[in-house]
Amino acid sequence: MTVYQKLIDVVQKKGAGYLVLLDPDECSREDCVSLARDCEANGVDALLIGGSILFSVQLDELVKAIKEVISIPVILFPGNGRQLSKYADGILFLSLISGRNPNYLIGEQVLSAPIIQALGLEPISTGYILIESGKTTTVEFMSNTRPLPREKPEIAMAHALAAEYFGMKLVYLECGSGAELTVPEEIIRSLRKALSIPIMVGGGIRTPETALLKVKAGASFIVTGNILENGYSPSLIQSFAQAIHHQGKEKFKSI
Ligand code: 1GP
Repeated sequence: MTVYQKLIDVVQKKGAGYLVLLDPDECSREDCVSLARDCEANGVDALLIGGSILFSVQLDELVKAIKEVISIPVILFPGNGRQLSKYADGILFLSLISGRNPNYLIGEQVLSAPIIQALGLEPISTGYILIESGKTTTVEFMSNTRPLPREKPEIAMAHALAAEYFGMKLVYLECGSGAELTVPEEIIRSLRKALSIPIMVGGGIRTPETALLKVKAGASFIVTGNILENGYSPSLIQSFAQAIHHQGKEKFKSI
């Protein structure tokens, strides 16, 4: 089964999926491996690995070490076309469609596509959309693009629909790691109405309650990063997973 199919299965069974982002620049290899273990044990459906810059050079070793201890999918979430590892199960093949910087629309992708093929990584074609989140985020600065206005859901919807018409498999609505504000529910609702592909939402989500609001608005996947980076309790991971999986549970109860 492909990684994408595994993600779709999660949505079908649980209503929505919980993904945790590990940024190798933000935690040591030991900490990342033990977080990965705790994630799997407490209901996380897949891991994303990547960062805006990636100063650490041992991505391969890190992904390999994580793969040795968990069986949920490990998916690369690259800040640029050089963040690749043959040990991952797949890669979000991103195009930053909210921006107008050709390098992040197609340039990095052209450079990395042949390498992704040679490494045998499954690419998951993803329309990556930045939404304004209160202040300049790293991804906004590094990509040299402007995020979409948060008060205009129709603009985000038109971008997402274009992604679906291009044949992309997923739309990722992103406020940026550590964002002050999260993706507004109005935007998620407007995309949910117009699209048939799944919507991933991340950036600034710090509580299970916020995650639940995004799922109720129509998010298929929630991503958290920062909140688990500097000390966490496994019960927090579990609370996120329970909130995000609530629809699956309700379905299960009614059978
Ligand atoms: C960033 O959406 C992810 O790409 C996660 O954001 O670190 O703010 O949870 P946070």
